Amino acid sequence: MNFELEEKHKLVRRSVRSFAEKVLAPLAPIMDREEEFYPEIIKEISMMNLWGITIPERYGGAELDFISYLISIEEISRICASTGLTVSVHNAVGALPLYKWGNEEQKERFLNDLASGKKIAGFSWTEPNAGSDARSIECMAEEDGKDFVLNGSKIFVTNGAIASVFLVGTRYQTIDRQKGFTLVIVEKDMVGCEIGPKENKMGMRGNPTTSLYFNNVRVPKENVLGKLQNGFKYAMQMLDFGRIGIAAQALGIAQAAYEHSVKYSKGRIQFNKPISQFQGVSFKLAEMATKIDAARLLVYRAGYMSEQNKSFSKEAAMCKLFASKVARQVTQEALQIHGGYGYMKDLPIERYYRDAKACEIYEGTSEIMKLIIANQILRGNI
Ligand code: COS
Repeated sequence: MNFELEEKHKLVRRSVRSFAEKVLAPLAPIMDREEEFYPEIIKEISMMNLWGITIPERYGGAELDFISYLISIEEISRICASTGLTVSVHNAVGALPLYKWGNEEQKERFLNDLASGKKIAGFSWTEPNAGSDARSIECMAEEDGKDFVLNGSKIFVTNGAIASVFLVGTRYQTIDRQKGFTLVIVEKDMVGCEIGPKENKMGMRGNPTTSLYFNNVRVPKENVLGKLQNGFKYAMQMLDFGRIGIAAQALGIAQAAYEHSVKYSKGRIQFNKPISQFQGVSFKLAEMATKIDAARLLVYRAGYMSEQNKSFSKEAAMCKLFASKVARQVTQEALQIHGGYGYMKDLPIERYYRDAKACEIYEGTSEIMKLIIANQILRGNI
């Protein structure tokens, strides 16, 4: 067993860290304040070749492994969690499923554009009445000649305002909870497809989340992703990959809050000494460091397993459950260490705190993560 990152992973960390510190750091507070995604980020991320991190080079991707993807998300999120989310969703539940289950024609049609950042991807399953209960989606895909006709609406679509390719969860002909789930590729300029206004969110404000409405949208049958009526399993597998990315994002946020806390507590003098010399503070730092380390091990373990062609649903759920909780706790403690300064918008601490909370909610709440872990254990995967 080797706990050291390989040289190639260290290189990814160094280069993404330096990119994030130079390019994203000045934009992160502005995007948060103005609740605006900065389009130039798309080009900058393209220059780093991070839109198709695990996609093979023949489709324009970087052809790196999943651990490299996780390190990239962690490093981007350490500086700008909103951008980490944009890149994570585009890669793990956009480009990757197209590569895994798309046919050659679909790969040729979409992957180059996605891997180059010419087009941004979104995944759209959640609906007003279908959140944790993923089987209760109602968006209909009815067959009509060479097309499916889509009707329904989706909410909380990450990347909604910037994506032009959406993987959409639909019901093929029926709303029977046991069958019919089908993933279709919808392009934003298809007639009848409307993108709703941006949501006003507590955190992750630099990622534009919207609704998506389908009013008799004719989607050609060749846009079905993978097998018809196999969409539920695809969605669950996509979320397994996606959740490790969210955990990496939580890790990046926690790391940032922790680093700020160490620095601040060494420089802040109260009662004639740095506050780091009070156990009330230094013990907090010790807890933070330990939790972050444990979360990182879980994240990399899940990433490693995903590459071994083994089932990794339990490990993905565990790392998301744990890392998102750690991010919430660490950012909360960081705010406490920074006192009044932490509560002010001049420092990034309160942004980390708001951003961290989202990780316990999207791509499956912490309660759903526990359900998945418990189901696996009780089925014998102890
Ligand atoms: N990989 C592959 N297949 C999976 C799977 C996975 N990770 N998870 C479940 N499946 C399969 C099961 O094997 C089962 O197959 P069979 O019907 O052939 O037996 C099928 O999918 C149904 O599984 P299950 O009965 O566990 O599904 P449930 O309806 O009980 O739902 C949960 C399970 C709660 C885990 C699911 O609804 C879920 O993940 N909810 C959260 C949704 C979410 O994360 N939403 C936010 C973002 S989406 S934009």
